[in-house]
Amino acid sequence: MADVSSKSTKVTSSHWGAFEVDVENDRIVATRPFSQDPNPPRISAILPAAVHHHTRVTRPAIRRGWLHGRHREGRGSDTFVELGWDEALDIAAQEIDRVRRDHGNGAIFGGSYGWGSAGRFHHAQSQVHRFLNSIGGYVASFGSYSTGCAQSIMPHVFGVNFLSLLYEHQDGWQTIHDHTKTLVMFGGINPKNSQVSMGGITEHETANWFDRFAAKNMRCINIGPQRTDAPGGCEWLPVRPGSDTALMLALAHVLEHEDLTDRTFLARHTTGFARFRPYLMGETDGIAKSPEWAAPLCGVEAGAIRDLARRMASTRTLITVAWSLQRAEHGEQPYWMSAVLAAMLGQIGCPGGGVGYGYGAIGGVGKSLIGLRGMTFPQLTNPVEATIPVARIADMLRKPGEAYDFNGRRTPYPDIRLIYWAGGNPFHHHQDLNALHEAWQKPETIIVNEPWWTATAKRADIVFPATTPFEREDIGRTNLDDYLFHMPRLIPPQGEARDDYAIFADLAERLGAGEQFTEGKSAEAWIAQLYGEYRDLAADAGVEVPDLDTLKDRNWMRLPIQAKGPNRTFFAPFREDPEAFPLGTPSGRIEIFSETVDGFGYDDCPGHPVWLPPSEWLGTATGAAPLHLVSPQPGDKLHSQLESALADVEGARPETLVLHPVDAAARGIGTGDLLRVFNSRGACRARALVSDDITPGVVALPTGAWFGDPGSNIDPHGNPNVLTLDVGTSRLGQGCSAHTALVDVAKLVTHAD
Ligand SMILES: Nc1nc2c(c(=O)[nH]1)N[C@H]1C(S)=C(S)[C@@H](COP(=O)(O)OP(=O)(O)OC[C@H]3O[C@@H](n4cnc5c(=O)[nH]c(N)nc54)[C@H](O)[C@@H]3O)O[C@H]1N2
Ligand SMILES: Nc1nc2c(c(=O)[nH]1)N[C@H]1C(S)=C(S)[C@@H](COP(=O)(O)OP(=O)(O)OC[C@H]3O[C@@H](n4cnc5c(=O)[nH]c(N)nc54)[C@H](O)[C@@H]3O)O[C@H]1N2
Ligand SMILES: [Mo]
Repeated sequence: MADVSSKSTKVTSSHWGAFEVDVENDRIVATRPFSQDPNPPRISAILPAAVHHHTRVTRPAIRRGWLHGRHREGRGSDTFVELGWDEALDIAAQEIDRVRRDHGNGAIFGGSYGWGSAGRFHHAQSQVHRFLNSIGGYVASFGSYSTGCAQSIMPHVFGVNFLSLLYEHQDGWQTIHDHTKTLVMFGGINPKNSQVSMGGITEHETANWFDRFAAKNMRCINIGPQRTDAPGGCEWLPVRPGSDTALMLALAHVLEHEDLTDRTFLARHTTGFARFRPYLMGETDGIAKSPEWAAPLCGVEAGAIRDLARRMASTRTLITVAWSLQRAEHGEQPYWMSAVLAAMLGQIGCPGGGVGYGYGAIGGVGKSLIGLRGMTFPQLTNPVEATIPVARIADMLRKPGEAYDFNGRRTPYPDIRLIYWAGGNPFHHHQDLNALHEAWQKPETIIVNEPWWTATAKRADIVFPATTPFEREDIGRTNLDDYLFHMPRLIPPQGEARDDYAIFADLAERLGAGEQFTEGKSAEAWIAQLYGEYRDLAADAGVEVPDLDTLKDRNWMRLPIQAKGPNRTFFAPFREDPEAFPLGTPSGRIEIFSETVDGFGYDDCPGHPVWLPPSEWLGTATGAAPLHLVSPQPGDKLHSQLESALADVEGARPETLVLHPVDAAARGIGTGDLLRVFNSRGACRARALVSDDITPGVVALPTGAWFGDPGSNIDPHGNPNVLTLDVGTSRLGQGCSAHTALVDVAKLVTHAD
């Protein structure tokens, strides 16, 4: 018999990198590492099972209670009724129309935070934003869960947009390799996290750089609660989570006490040291921020702090700070203080010296590329002015009309009646999920586009099945990577899934905005147009990019955009001539004291960095909640994505919690034991991994296990966000405080636990 099966192999891109995909009879059957990637991530291996998983949303679905009577009760517990596309779209469009007529577009929340799709046209957030703008606007969100707090505080300190600092001005790996002698990594630099980068990352190079650093005998010191936050071969200085500011202050105290401060740099390039110094030396509050003061707070011996400070002052030192440090209550402080410490060392603007943020957070940080823009789907303009800091969503839902502070501004929370989410999973990403579940009951309607029945889809009223990137054509291109991909449609849409673009085009049509949304173009026509525009811009920058048909044939290409020579960061000219190249701060200098921040009058973020202990950390540990929970990114997936299939792997769920042998012994816990992790906010299961790679008193449970259904007093899969604290980092940053939480752990003994 003739073989009628169809087989093909193509390369595609994702947020965690490129990979080869084998397709057979319209099914993804296998993935393989991409040939150009020196350290391919293991994430893609689970993809075939996830894409075809039984948890895919296959048809439009409306929650029974909402369909029959618009009842809000039942989100998360109700069953769904499947409908045909036309009927479901009619119902959704009528409801959106009702809300905008009765309450205005300011009652629609479309922030829709999340990491859906690396492809640039079908990027779900851009799609939902454009759609909502085409029908009159929506309440947007500002910042990110990743770096929201830093995005608020750092412009006050360095006078530059934080994201542009990260991606355009920090030293690249080559410069660090060539110049840095001491790499001081607060929160480590973890190749596990740099597997991922928004929009894609092709050559995963972090681990190789560390091999080269080791070959040069660079001292790489990981300061944080977990040894595993940095590659093997790095030194580890264990610290208690949330205490980094105290440690940095003590390092600064040593510099000042031993006359190692670079006074020339402070005088020419900074402002406000005179206002900060009395606090540092204890003249204002009677407490010198000495190593002896910091030692019991951070759990590092005073002698080790002194040695480190001297080493930092006597060698070319780069301080790096993980984003995790600002994803915690008072996260502004370690960020600002790291800049002050670097300023006191006087190496800011020297190659391989100063301070940098997020080198291990995502793979794009540290790549030296010429600034060639990516490709974006235009979102139109939003007539609604109200926005919220992204992590304040539950507060917004709980407190409509109530005023809140944010970076010097005081505004009321909008009164939200309808939420539209596409491309994110708030019941993965938000803190204190049991409280979010309560707040989520308030809006009249929740609409979600999702490929999978996530905890968020299950808590929606209307769910539209969305395609995954593998079911549609797109372009993979980001300014953080030097590869360009044609992402072919590999398989047909699963079930009745449609592209977000098609869903929004149909809704816009029903709402009289079809033309505004689509401009009469098909998805294919948009991709051709956006690619053409990108190609023209590239040509202007002297980079030749093939036409779309050629790219389709080639599937991928490496772009010749690697920067030659050392980075000229904007700190370098500023260092040479601060008058000619001032920073964007009010003083034109690095602000050790900020009149602006001081003027806000916030006691949780005063005019210079200070030690403000978080409300939950080992310093406030109680018998009921004696352990500090950190909840890092998962190594085997991107957030909650691909969880559907990972959860099927024998023994994979509940998720693994790392704890120290001392804490394990005190509770009679051994590796492999099933655990109950709990505090006053909630409880989840976990599987124990006993290891001395973690600081005593600290436990680590990665994010991303799917949040369970309501009604259970314990989350079965191990989602740390049932335990985390939902407070803003401060009134200034209002970022999320995910790494701030005290918990206890016990062995699960009975089935009822
Ligand atoms: N405790 C704790 N919590 C945290 C963090 C932490 O460190 N600790 N980190 C935070 C951070 S930094 C982040 S960035 C967030 C991440 O949080 P999210 O970005 O919300 O997490 P994802 O799981 O990536 O959610 C993306 C969703 O989009 C869906 N999706 C994928 N492609 C498409 C598409 O084409 N169309 C549509 N409509 N949907 C699609 C996926 O199925 C998935 O449900 O989590 C935050 N939460
Ligand atoms: N594989 C994979 N990689 C990812 C992601 C993913 O989902 N999967 N998500 C990506 C995203 S969206 C982001 S924003 C980045 C986030 O990148 P990061 O913010 O760097 O990552 P985290 O994993 O939250 O935290 C890193 C480590 O910080 C340590 N830490 C926690 N609190 C403290 C503290 O108070 N002090 C110190 N010194 N250390 C502390 C923890 O031990 C933790 O393992 O990761 C990205 N990379
Ligand atoms: Mo993030």
